[in-house]
Amino acid sequence: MIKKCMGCGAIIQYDKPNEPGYVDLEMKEEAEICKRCFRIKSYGDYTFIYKNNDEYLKMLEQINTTNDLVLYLVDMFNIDNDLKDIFQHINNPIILVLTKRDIIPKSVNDQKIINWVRNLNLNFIDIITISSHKNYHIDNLYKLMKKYKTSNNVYVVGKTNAGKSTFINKMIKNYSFNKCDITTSNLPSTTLEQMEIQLNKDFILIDTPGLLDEDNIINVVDSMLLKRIIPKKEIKPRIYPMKIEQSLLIEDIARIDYLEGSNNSFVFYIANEIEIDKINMVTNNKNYRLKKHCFNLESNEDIVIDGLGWIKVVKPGRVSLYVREQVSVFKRDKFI
Ligand SMILES: Nc1nc2c(ncn2[C@@H]2O[C@H](COP(=O)(O)OP(=O)(O)OP(=O)(O)O)[C@@H](O)[C@H]2O)c(=O)[nH]1
Ligand SMILES: [Mg+2]
Repeated sequence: MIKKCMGCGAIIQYDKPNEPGYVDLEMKEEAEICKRCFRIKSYGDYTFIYKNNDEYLKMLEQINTTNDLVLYLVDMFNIDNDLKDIFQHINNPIILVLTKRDIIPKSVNDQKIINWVRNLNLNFIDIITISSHKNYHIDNLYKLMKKYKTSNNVYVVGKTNAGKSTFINKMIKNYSFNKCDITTSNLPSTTLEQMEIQLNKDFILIDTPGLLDEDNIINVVDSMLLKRIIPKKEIKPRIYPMKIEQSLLIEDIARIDYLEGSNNSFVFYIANEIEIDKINMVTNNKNYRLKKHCFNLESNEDIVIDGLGWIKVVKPGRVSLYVREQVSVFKRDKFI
């Protein structure tokens, strides 16, 4: 009989130590999780397994053959400019679940965040903010699931690291006698295969592997920096008054030059642990080896650096941003 790892969903196997689902043969009887999940859970020691994004698209094709409710989880600290793409793949009813509310300043009103998404005019049947870590709005989401369910099956989809498995673990804790504990980590592709979790008599939650966000900065930094880039606590916005020919250095990760415009303010929403220094643009050439992007900004626009966070520029102006080649950057109307 095929046995699946209860942590990541991979099929258990005993002969390929470097492939998903491996368990030492002597552990055959008692092991409920694979060696990789055991190491992540016990030591935070993570082995990267590359998941082809074609598999993610195939999975969406299969979900599209059902009319089951989908929860589309998006890390609100990492909203990319491709939110609408999910509708190209599935016609199911979709609730947009913005995760990790605890990272965004408490002073920001939830309705403001929801309105920002509503203004994009996408076809989500509902939108909610949650924090699985703080058990915030989990009950409200459960009520929405009851309201919109079309069968007992509810799919939980989204990019890697959106917080899908953490959310399901929280649901299990709140609504189930089931004791299973899915593996979670701050590195991509923790969940490897779909997993059906019988929550209670009303719901089967289906955890899924996420879409790898290839141009996210977390894919190109070392493990020490990675730990600091991913915010663990509420972000404290940092405000810098700016004049032209001033620059801001974000360690050796990025640089922003203020080229044209009146006296301005740049507000940083990035992890509190990451250092920012103001320098003279003309005399300091640090980080110029990074890839250059130019932006002409209207008032109150954000420059988003995928995975690092964003910078709100309050007044119109022209800036250059330097960041690692593989990382996507774009501008948007201010998020908060
Ligand atoms: N601050 C904060 N972090 C969270 C929250 N939910 C999840 N995380 C963190 O986000 C990271 C990714 O969580 P996972 O649940 O493994 O994400 P996933 O969507 O299942 O990722 P894949 O399995 O790779 O597709 C982990 O480090 C979690 O601790 C939350 O509510 N707040
Ligand atoms: Mg997962």
